[in-house]
Amino acid sequence: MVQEVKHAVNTWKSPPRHCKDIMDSGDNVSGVRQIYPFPDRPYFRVNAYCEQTIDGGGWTVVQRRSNDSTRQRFYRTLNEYKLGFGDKEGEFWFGLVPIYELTRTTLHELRIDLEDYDGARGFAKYGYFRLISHSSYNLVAERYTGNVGDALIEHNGQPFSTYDVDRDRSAINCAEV
Ligand SMILES: [Ca+2]
Repeated sequence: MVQEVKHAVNTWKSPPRHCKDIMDSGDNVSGVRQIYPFPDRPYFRVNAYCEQTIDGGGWTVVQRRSNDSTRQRFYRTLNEYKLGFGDKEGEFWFGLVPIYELTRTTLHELRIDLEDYDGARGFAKYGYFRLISHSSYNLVAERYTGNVGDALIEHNGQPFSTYDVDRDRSAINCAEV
């Protein structure tokens, strides 16, 4: 036990910032893990779902919507979207604050996997993903590849909108609609 702890301490020189660090440390099983995504607060941890099988693994899941019996409500305020909500084993949104912190210091890809009610699957992958601005959380999703089309292209560079804080360039409150 002591040997194992020593080994873990020696091989984990710094706490894992994201699920790629978790995978690189030897844990390649998908599930909820503790990560430390805040560069300025290195010991502040959050629970994240690590997806370690799809497309080589190392994915920190930022949102899951599924057909679970327990559904989450996604019609929420900006504060809720900042902090994150839901169940990491089921439906959830990770949170704008941790996503911003994760993507502001290291390079990240974004992968979106979709499945329709008939079981047809597709994906969109962005070679460059980050949120800019810790107040408006503008999306950067560029270098698209995939087979479902680049549906984020019109949102690239745009601030994050919720029904209570409408910041997009559309004249209507899209998040409310
Ligand atoms: Ca609007």
